[in-house]
Amino acid sequence: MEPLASDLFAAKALRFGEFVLKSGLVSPVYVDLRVIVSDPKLMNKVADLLFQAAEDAKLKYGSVCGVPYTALPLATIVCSARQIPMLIRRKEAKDHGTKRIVEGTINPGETCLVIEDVVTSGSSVLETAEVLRKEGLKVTDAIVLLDREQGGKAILEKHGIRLHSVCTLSQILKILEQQKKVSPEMLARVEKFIQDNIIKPSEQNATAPTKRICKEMSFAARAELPGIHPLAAQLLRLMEKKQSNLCLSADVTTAKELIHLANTLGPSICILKTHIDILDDFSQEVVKELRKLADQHEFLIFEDRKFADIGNTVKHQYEGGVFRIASWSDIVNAHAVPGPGVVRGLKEIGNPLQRGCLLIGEMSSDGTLATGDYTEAVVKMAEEHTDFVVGFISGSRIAEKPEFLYLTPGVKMQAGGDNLGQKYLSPQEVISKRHSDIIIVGRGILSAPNPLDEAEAYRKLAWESYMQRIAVGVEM
Ligand code: 5BU
Repeated sequence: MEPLASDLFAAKALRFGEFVLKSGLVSPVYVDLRVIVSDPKLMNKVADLLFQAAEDAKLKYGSVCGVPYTALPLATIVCSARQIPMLIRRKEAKDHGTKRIVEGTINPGETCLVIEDVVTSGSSVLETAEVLRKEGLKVTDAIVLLDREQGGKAILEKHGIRLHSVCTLSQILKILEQQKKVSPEMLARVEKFIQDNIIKPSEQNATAPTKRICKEMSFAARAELPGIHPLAAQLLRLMEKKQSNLCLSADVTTAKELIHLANTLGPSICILKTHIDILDDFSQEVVKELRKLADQHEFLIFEDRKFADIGNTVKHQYEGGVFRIASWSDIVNAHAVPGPGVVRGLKEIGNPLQRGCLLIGEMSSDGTLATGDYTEAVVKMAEEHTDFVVGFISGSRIAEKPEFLYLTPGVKMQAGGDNLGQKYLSPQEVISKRHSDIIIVGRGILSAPNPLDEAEAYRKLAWESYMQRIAVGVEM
């Protein structure tokens, strides 16, 4: 098992530090076996070990099915090398009603062996098993490479599935500690984390995802993360200081209104978002004044320019023209649709000025195309440019990294939308349930009889939702 532990560590399939999982749970270890697909030797080794585990357990089966997605190529290797028929379970069948949910030849009554890369609560294995069982197959055993020992084995047993693991997280950890790749302190932290997060079969509800309450990092703690972008740290600190996770979308058309808003609402907000090109009377004087107010009331300026061109063009759009955005806006945003060149172009201008960029991962508008695989690709692009990208415009927390910020537009106390496709969610929904960090509010505040009172009401609601998230934790 020693070589496997070193191989997984070298491939960065196991990482140690502080990771906020999508659920909000703060974990000292991050297991991501997806990375091994780029290491063919390791893939073959892992597939062999999985097959060997089935042999050792003397299992008899007619076909093999990998839990999508990481275990899919592993099942392919096992089946190809050992001449075993394979079945593929589709994950996205719901979106394509007419497609089959299991591909391959199904022989009802036959036993299908489920293969998985890592098991925590066992819910993914169970989901796949239930799908196979509905097709008339028997599922009695599952083979997993790494058991995180957080209750998955017991839960699966309750559902009639024996879990056979090649190794457990604590075995791997002990080896890594002996190899001096992990400190004794980290070993103790991870062991405690495993103990504290064991899911009991009674807490597990059939195939539904496990729901538990988990700890969440505060804005102040995130500001101190070692790899954080200085602008993100500055923003998180001022949010904590002002107790505000409210961004005002100052969608007004005159300089006077803009300056008035910045001056009166400045103390209540952490960011003032502009669409500078909708001003009828733009001048450099306006942004000079805006900058002064931003420094005085301690908020950041975010020009919602949504750059979406090739790197060379966005460079000019960001730096020059009438608006000279880079000279006064702390944050800008960009669509990822042109590819990474858009970020590289903006970065050339923004980095020397210590600016930051948000990538648009999701939009609030009805029928948006920024969903699913596109959103995932945006997250990947952000992760490759953390020296400039500080977070996302998204409807929820779309990535794992606590260093990123998540800003959500389309927020109003009254649900609904406008007649041009805008869709609204409440501040509580966005912050407490979707684990976003900052609400972006425009008309919800601007159309109120007293925008200052309304901004305060939004600030308090969003902040209380965040405080509740911290105090109670988040459901995973
Ligand atoms: P509203 O008045 O709260 O609906 O204004 C929302 C603002 O956020 C407005 O300036 C939009 O341009 C901006 N926005 C959005 O509404 N949805 C999105 O997905 C993105 C930006 Br990206």
